[in-house]
Amino acid sequence: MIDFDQINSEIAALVDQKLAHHLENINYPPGIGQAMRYSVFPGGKRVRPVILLATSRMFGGCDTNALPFAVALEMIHTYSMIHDDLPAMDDDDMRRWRPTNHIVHGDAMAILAGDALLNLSFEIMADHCIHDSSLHNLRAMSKIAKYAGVGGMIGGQVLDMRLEGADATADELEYIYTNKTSALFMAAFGAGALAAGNCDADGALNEVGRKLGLAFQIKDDLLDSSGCADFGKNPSDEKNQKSTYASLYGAKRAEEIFADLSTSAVQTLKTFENSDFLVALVNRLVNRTW
Ligand code: GRG
Repeated sequence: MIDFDQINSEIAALVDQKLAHHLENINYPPGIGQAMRYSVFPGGKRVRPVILLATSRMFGGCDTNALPFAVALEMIHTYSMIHDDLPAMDDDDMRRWRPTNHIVHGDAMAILAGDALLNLSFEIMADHCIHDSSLHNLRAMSKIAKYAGVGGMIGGQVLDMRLEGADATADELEYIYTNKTSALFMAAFGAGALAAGNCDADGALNEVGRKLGLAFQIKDDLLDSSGCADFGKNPSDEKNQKSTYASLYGAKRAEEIFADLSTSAVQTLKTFENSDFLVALVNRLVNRTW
């Protein structure tokens, strides 16, 4: 029997320490360090870096080798939130129970803070690869680059923006969710396995990440539209006239799709030895009420 909370906080603390190490000395030019740290600390659930490190551990990898990728992934996730909240995108003024980055630091500094986090994430991964020079680590970095890019999260965001105010088809909506949300989960599982030297699990872990991301996003929509969950931001799908699984299929069918995806992600994960922690994490995520 594992102690989920203990392991989760232990991994999140490792990630936080390393994030602080990379960010605490950015003090010049004035303002940029504050804007970067504002969105990274105290941060959110740290789900993606925790998945990455836990996946590496599942395959016998060492934390020291996986940590640079975990930290980089959290920086990429954070930059995407900062940019997503900007007036030119979702125009949100609350995130994680406090004002969004551009409300506090201004639009220009928020854009630069996002850019700086993205660049720093690649500097950290590249430096680690230079230091270690293993092909597995380069593959892990390449996976993160791919899933964060036009063929992943950015691509999903582009279609999401283009279809604002229009009715998305089922295929378009699946594309948006798979890329906007699932891509960073796929990167977390995939890069964790690669950093541990495992290339064989890629296909199965991709499916776990894809299904978890879709389920996670459908849950997000259902919470957003219910209006009764307090998850630290203002409901925005309706304001931005976005199609969601609930608007496309109706809440009942969306719940069913969500349940199928969650069950299937867990079943696949369970086929791996030592997957107890990750199985518990996926169960917590899909059953969250915030
Ligand atoms: C700007 C390139 C670019 C991409 C933006 C991340 C994103 C794409 C948009 C944010 C809005 C959104 C609904 C994203 C889907 C993923 C999602 C539900 C993010 C929230 O992730 P959590 O719950 O956040 O892990 P915390 O705050 O815990 O880190």
